[in-house]
Amino acid sequence: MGPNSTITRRSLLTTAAGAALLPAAAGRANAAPLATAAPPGGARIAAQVRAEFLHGWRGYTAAAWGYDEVRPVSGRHHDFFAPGRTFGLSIVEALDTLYLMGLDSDLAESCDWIEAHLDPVQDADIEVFEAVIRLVGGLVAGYHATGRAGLLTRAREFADRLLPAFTRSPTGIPYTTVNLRTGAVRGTTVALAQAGTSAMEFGELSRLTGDDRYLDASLRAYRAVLDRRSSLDLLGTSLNAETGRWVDQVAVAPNPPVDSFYEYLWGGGALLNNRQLTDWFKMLTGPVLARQSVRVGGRLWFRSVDHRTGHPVGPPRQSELAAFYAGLLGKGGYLQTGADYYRSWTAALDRHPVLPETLDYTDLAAVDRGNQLRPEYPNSSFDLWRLTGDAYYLQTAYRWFGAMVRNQRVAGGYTVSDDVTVRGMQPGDLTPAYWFAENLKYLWLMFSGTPRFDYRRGLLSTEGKVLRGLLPG
Ligand code: DMJ
Repeated sequence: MGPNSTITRRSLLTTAAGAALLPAAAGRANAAPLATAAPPGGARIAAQVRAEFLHGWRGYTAAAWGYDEVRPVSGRHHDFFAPGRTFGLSIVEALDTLYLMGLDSDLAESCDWIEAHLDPVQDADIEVFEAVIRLVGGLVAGYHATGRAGLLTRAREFADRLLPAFTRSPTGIPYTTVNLRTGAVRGTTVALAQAGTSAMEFGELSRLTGDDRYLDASLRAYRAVLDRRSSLDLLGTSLNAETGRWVDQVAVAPNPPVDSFYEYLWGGGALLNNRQLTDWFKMLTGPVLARQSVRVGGRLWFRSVDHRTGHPVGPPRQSELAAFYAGLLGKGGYLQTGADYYRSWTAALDRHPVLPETLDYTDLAAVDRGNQLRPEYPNSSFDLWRLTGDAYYLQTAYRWFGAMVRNQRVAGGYTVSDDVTVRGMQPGDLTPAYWFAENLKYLWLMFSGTPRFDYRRGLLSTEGKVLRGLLPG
């Protein structure tokens, strides 16, 4: 298919339903969405998006069903969490996307597989952060989509087996890995994203089960980190879970590995109506904007600084994962700044066929030349479109989609690329499981106007799971 040939630029340009209302949204924390319906002409694009999702999904189901991830070029599979162990990760990640796209028989088969085969007691050391956002979040979202009690039971079983990482820590900052069978914990150097990306999944699980242990463990970890902020209200990158000491002194927000820590202060605050998390988000975001933002050639980027002094450190680098921050800033009440940051990333997209994994933000050159099929740019397109109704975000998201289709589509689905700066982009051989959770879900929600999503109240996790706002239909 040729996305650029079928889109009519005019149809999008004339859909700026909320553009005139932009100033009303600016500056409002937890601003209500303005875009709540599909744009004119959206149905045709939504059909393309759904077809491309299905192309990737069929690639996975044909070559790697029941395994974590597909290698779409070789037709092999990849174990994401531990060698020789499978969690059917792509199945779990896809659940609410299948629901939103109306792929109901695929959804039913996926739930059947989970109930029959997904084993939460495997003898495997599991990365806690990944298991929370992908497995617990995926199962909770799948439960919301289907009402199948078996999914909630599995989510709880996983969460129970992840809890020792939190409860055995003297500081409350979770160890990075836990053995699902034995409960043995490992990994004392903990990045902020690993310490604080659980409030949404654990909070929702506590609400659904009436068991406060999950949310309590999550909030204890946040408190432990917040207690260690500098006098400038900045945070370093990693802490020692046992001593609580900073392992480094560098504030790298919004880059990984701290990115979703900030995302969950806002997201946890919004989902759980937790004032403390929202206040922390505001308290920490002000200093990030004041001390880390830089303008280069009129574009907004974020530099790393020493969290104790605010002095810049390190080279001018920005990870593609940081592109999510544009949307987060918008949702958090910094709409103009978020819009500016989004335009910076759009300028990077002008320079490359698809975004490289790491940029030198002074000249937009690729530093890490790979592309991991990441969803952060369209995640921000979706967030900012919902907030503003501005057709610019539809256009740029669709351009991003077209670039992915042109450059990363293979017969067996979609693949990461090894070098975006060379002709042909050196295809890799992996469809990351998050591709089924995030990339095309954002596009689908923007263009389909599906009645299965509550555009006013819906809330998505860092992994694109709809934890609030799935509607029957
Ligand atoms: C996803 O697993 C999540 O969005 C996570 O928070 C960081 N980004 C990856 C995909 O790039």
